Amino acid sequence: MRFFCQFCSMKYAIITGASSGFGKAIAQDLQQMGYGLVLLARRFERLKELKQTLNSTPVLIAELDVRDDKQVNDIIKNLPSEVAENIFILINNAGLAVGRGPLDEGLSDDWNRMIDTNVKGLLNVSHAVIPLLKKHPFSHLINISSIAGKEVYAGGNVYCASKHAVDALSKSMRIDLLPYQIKVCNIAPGAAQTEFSLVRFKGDMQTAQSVYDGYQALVAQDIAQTVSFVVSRPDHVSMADITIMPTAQANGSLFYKK
Ligand code: NDP
Ligand code: 8X3
Repeated sequence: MRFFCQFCSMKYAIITGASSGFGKAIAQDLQQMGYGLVLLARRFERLKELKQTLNSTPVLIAELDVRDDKQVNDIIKNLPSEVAENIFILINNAGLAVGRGPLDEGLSDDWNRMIDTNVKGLLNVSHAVIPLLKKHPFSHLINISSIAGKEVYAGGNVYCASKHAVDALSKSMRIDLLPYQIKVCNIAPGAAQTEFSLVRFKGDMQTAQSVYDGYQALVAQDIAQTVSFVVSRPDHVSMADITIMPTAQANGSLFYKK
């Protein structure tokens, strides 16, 4: 007699920063495509709520601060073997901006949060997960960078530097992972209305909302659809670098506002 195991050959995606914005929307879309999910973020309650809405494939959730290298390694090492053996996608999405203004008026605590999360956190997670991706030619490592990783804008200094680092790491990873045929994609969104500005302006709702006044910003689903497109290309096609902006945005700082 032969048994059929529904989840034995399931492909899994690991998504950091899945509690909100892009990460949450990407989780929803990847599950629609049939992927099992490993969802990571600091706000565990949010992950629990999201998991309750995701019913069609297995979903693992874990509280994780990507800045904590030991925590990252513990979580990845303790994945059930059927999951660890079947990781086909890593989405390095966790990130944030904190503050916006001239460098000499900035706070070193804000700089540390951005650099430790956006750069070192992405390194911590990539270092732990790449050995799992290497088992699967044509698997995907997707870094969520930003238009701020392509150019700089007034007051963006350290956030822009951190996302330029992500852009550089995407290019470097593409070289490192070439022999394993792992596809590395750098996605660089422009302005998208999520909790991003609320975090950047430390809970100041009015300033956060003003970022999106007078034009239609991107929404999280736009980035999720981009990810779905990237991971559904044929084996021989690698979407290396995608800049996606609102139609009302021309570059890092020029907007057409009504
Ligand atoms: P949100 O603030 O809505 O989501 C950010 C996510 O990152 C949250 O799930 C948050 O989870 C997680 N996160 C932040 N710090 C950590 C940490 N130390 N450890 C683990 N998870 C963390 O913003 P977006 O969805 O917009 O942002 C997602 C990514 O997209 C970021 O890298 C951002 O820089 C980038 N981006 C955003 C743009 C925008 O305009 N919105 C445009 C271009 C790029 P939790 O707090 O629960 O840990
Ligand atoms: C987020 C978009 O323009 O605020 O990365 O840098 S922007």
